[in-house]
Amino acid sequence: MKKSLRKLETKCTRNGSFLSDILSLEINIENIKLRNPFILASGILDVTPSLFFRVASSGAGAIVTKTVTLEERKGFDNPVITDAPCGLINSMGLPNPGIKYFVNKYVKSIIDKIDIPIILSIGPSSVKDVYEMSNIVLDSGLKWIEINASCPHVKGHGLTVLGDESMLGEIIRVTKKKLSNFLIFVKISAHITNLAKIAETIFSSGADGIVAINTLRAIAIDIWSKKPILGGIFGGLSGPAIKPVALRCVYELYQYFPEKVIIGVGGISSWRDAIEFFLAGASAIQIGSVIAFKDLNIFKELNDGVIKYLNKEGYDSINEIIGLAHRF
Ligand code: RRO
Repeated sequence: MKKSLRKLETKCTRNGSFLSDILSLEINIENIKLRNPFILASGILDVTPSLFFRVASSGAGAIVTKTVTLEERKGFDNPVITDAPCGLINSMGLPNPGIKYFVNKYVKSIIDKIDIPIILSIGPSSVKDVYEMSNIVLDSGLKWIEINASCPHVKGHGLTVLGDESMLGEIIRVTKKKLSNFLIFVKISAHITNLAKIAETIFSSGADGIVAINTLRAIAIDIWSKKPILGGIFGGLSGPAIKPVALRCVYELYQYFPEKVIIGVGGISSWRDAIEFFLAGASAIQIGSVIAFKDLNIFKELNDGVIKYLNKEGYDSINEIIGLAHRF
């Protein structure tokens, strides 16, 4: 668990001693190898196969798909996105073609051609949903599922599931039983006061890891029409505005479960932010809203920045800094 592989280049210094520079941030999350710990978050440029290839060639370590539901959903009326100070508020409303179409039409056609793992995000609203979804995923070639238990503005999904601990536990148990060779991660929200208890339910039900956090429930109002701006009224706040909250959740999760895999997400916009998440206890991180501002170049920027930092600070691998902010 949490073991990273690293490639070293040994070079001779002027005084004849040897220095080793890390050249790669390759990691293993349980049994799955990632060329680096920077994962495209769900909901960003992850709807069609051509976008998957674009993201892969930009240097991402893995891709999380848009969340899919058992049945097709249209999503909310426009506008579905608006600016916020230091971020964005989206109210997409979980639009997707349904898991069967998505897996058969998109995932199966690329899964063997793309050189990074594809993580399927699913948004069940019941145990029955997840049972049927698991059947569809079984022979898809996928190996990693992210259960979305945290969308803040679609009734019956996301936060509704997180708020019902016994259903959440059963959803995880059924998924893990049906997809026993898959990694099962659960994406949670900061909209809970009992983080440790919910994390305990998630891990004791068989999940391999937690992704923290989804967007924060938010609203924007137009002062001239005097109405909420977004078609769905409420939306999810993302971007730098939520980074300290996401970082706090990762830090607390690591305090309670230092041996478990935690993936951080929320407002990460630079390699410095990434380092903060690793120090807080994240084994990997997901990248979302910043892509709207910096494009896909962010993956190279993160990779180069983190490698330079580790070399400058004298570390041999990213594993050596995970959770370091807890040593005092
Ligand atoms: O589709 C959405 O509106 C959405 C989802 Br499923 C989610 O998990 N988080 C979010 O901010 N938006």
